[in-house]
Amino acid sequence: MHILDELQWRGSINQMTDDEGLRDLLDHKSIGVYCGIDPTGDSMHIGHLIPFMILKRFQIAGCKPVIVLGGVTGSIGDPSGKKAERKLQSLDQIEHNKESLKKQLNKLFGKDNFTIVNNYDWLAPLSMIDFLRDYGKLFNVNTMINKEIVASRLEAGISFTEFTYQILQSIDFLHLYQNEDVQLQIGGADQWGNITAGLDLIRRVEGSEAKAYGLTVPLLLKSDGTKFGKSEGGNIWLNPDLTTPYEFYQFWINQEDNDVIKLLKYFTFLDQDEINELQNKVEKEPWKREAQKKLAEEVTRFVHGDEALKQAQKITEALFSGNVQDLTAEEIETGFKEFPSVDVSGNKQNIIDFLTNSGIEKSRRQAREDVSNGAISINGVKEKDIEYVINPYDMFDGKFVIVRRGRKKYFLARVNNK
Ligand code: 545
Repeated sequence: MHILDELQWRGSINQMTDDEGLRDLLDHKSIGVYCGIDPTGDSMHIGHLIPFMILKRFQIAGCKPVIVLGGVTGSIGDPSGKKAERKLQSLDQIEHNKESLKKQLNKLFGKDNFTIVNNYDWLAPLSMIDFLRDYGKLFNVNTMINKEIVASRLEAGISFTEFTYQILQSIDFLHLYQNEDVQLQIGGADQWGNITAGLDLIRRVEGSEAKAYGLTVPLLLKSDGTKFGKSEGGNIWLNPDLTTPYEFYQFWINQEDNDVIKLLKYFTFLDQDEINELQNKVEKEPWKREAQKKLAEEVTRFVHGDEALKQAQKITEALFSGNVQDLTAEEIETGFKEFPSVDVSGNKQNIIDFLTNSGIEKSRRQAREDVSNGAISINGVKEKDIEYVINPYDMFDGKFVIVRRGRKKYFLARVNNK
């Protein structure tokens, strides 16, 4: 299937310039395809990932992805989609962010047929006089003001610095067109104004026949109309220190039937047949949640690798079955974040004392009832004996005791080492 048809089928095209021209170009050669990212933070979240997934698809189709890390643009601030002027970041912060983003991107794209460049290399040496004479002259203030990015900010006010942003991104596109064989820029829907500004510049400099194109990806919404990519705890980050691979996996596996097929198209490399089959399964046997499992598996492997995926699956499975015995202390720390935790002393204790002293059970009567009924498991083993003695140092490096009440309610008891 032609890559543009594939993107269409995946629902990944919001706007593009000259579909036919680009199609024809792609039929004849492998081009460079670019997307930029400003180091305004030190990790991407899954919202940022979307245009990079498209870039990855182009890489698989034989084109070369070029990513611009905005050493200069990041220090200015893109006004796109922002209601207010940005606070300038320190240059040290930008440097730190740049390095972490670089690591994340290298992991996604590998070494072959891929480059990351920094627009500091060509924008920083530009003198103000050159900037004004070579580029400023080619931009019409009326056109710039009418772009949605600027227009939406006119009332609240926009600084000259942010107003100039689109010129800088345009110079990047021209630079890559001239030096890296880049003929297509991709971005989220908010980037349309910047991308088309770049195309105008290329045509002004290289002539109206220049073969350069732009494509934006739609803003992703959930079936209930809310923005995709956040959980109750906030953004879903790619950095495993901010969102653990287990939490990441859980985010995907918990998607609704109404959204899961769309997400498989967006975030996985499964082909049309595989996704159609999963769609069938959502319709015929939704309780199996096979589409969600596959989605979680594919995306977690792509972002965090095989080992992290296995660990996330192991924790998920242990929590589901109740067989928590095989988890390591570290796995428990990650897997139990969402459950209530209580502090307990390291002393050996009778199970009823343990449950009431820790506050897991409200009363001794309730505790005795639950234990006798077989509703309580300690460290994965059902305990029906109300005389049972718990040794908190028994398992998990002496750090935790895991209590399960009924099928679903878990408590993490943290053992006090004092
Ligand atoms: C800079 C120089 C270029 C071309 C593009 C740029 C960046 C672009 C921009 N992009 C956004 C961004 O967010 C900060 C991420 C912090 C980790 O501002 N002007 O850098 C987002 N982008 C991905 C998508 C986006 C966009 O990285 O395009 O739409 C989010 O989905 O907002 O020469």
